[in-house]
Amino acid sequence: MKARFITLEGSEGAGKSSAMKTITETLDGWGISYITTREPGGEPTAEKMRDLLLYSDHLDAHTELLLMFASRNEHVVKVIRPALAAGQWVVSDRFVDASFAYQGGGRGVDNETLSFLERMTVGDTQPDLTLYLDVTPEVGLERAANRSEKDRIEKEQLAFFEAIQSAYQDRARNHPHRIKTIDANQGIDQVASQIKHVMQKFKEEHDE
Ligand code: Z5A
Repeated sequence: MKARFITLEGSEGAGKSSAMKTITETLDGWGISYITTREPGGEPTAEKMRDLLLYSDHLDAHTELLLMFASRNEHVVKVIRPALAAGQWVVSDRFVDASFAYQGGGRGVDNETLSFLERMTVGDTQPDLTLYLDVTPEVGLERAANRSEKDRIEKEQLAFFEAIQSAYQDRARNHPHRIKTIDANQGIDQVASQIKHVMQKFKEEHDE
């Protein structure tokens, strides 16, 4: 099978860590060579930008936006494209949909600006499959409440996470072939079986 690009999305407390494990176990079962990576980050310089993004006391919304896309550019150019070109699948914990959800829905950046930056940094390196873990903010924030230390974005209020969920849902409606919504309000085992089902279907549709 040709190398594929899979991304994982979801808001706070959606359960991305367990989902990532299900995805990699599935790929292991298929005998596929892959790398896992994440955003913001996934590359040394992009990881430095991640620290600025998550642990600066305050960032203007435009600084946050530009740093997200600057780190994405390093990640795409130095990690994602080379891996795909070498025949490795890439599984990224978050990618450009997160910018449409957090910077678009959460911070109010317009779609035209986001699309311009997407074209500049992502170009044709679009994911083949995106698993969107859809959790209600109440459930997600309750799960995340036990974290010892919250980063700058995690400290936002309920309305911010409601706007993010709504932006993710819009994006899923607009990209139905690529973005598959997983009901992440369910228990860990049910979420895992939804993910396995979506991945199996993806494999059957893309087997060459
Ligand atoms: N960000 C952005 O604004 N714009 C962008 O373009 C990008 C990112 C790329 C860092 O992302 C921040 O960057 C993020 C968005 C922003 N800010 N926020 N919020 P990150 O992905 O590195 O960090 P994160 O969002 O905090 O994700 P996380 O901690 O890695 O994953 P999670 O899904 O929130 O949580 P989890 O650790 O997988 O699960 C939380 C707990 O729930 C844990 O105890 C689990 O055992 C439990 N859990 C998980 N699933 C279940 C189910 N199904 N039932 C019950 N309990 C569960």
